[in-house]
Amino acid sequence: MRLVQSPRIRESCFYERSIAAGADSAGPYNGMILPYSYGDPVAEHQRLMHGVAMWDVAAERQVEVAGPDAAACVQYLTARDLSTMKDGQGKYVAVCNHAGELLNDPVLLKLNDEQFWFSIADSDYLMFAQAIAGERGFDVVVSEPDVSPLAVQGPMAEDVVASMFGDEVRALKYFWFLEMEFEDIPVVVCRSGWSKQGGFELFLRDGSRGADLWDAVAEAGAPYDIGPGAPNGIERIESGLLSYGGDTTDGSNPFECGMERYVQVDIEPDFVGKAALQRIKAEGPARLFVGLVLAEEAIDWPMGHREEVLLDGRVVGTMSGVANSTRVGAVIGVAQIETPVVEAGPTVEVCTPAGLMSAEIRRLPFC
Ligand code: THG
Repeated sequence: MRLVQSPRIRESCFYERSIAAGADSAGPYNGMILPYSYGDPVAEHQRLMHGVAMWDVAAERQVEVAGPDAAACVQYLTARDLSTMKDGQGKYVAVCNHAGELLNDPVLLKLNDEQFWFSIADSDYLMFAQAIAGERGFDVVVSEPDVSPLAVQGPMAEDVVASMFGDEVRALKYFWFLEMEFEDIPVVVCRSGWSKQGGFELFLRDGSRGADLWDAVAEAGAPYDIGPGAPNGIERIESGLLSYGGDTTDGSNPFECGMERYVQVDIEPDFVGKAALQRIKAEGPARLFVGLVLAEEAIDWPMGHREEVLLDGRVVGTMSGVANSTRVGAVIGVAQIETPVVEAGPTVEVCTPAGLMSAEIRRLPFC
């Protein structure tokens, strides 16, 4: 059996280069192929912590909202107050359905009042945004632009990106961006990325230049020993970064996902899910996104499965990521657990492929 390439699963414009660089595992994400690893997850974690890594994250596809009503439409789609958002600024946002359930957790970039990009996690948000915009009569076009993010992450990322684009990128605050060119390659340079080690994402605006941009970053990064990587499963658990579709389950709302900071239910403008989110906030979330410390020396089963969390033999949640963390000095995980169990805490059990394990609930992030 082999996975057949077809138009149903799109290759990113960095795909050839990722393969050539040694990507040895990958998975589906937003109808594309997201490289997962280059064969040594622990070394990739070390590089991210101490050096610089480059990641193909073109599978974080863009949903562009453009036109005279773009700002109003984007606010109507988003559960976060966008009233102070400036041109050149990004924000991490929750977008929900009418029941207040999280549909995606994009990074939203405001290019100007009439052009926004939702940089989306793994769900079909384009169709939802199109339907809402059409039904509400907003004067916008909702479409997918030719934009592909390439992440440069780690403590040396700033030096690499500054050597390509100049020192002005050093002044960028978190999630702010500049529209720039490297030689003649058009790029939005944004201080962002799915790690807490610092870095940038280069949003390439011409898919025919994927190999050129990859090669330019590899060359600029060579003095810093840059290497390929992927969204890192160990670091993101240490940092408590949410994986939409990995950690969330059907019906998860932003208050259950550690996204309460990004939801303002009392803003003046209406938005999709507002009434439901007001109610959920008043009642309190049924589950919480928390950390677990497992009472084990190390685990050796593959990550990526969901394991049941138990209390007195009853299922009270799911653990959706686990890692041997040398930084924390423990086996750590992330889980969705019923709120009363979290409040009573701290000890639960996890039903793992290696048997039942005791675990303690911790607040996120670990680091
Ligand atoms: N890159 C791009 N788009 C994306 C992702 C990405 N869209 C989907 C998904 N990944 C979004 N997920 C996150 C989750 C957390 C953060 C960024 C993207 C993040 N969080 C910081 C934190 O938790 O400390 C800061 C958030 C804040 O306070 O505003 O950075 O990887 N292009």
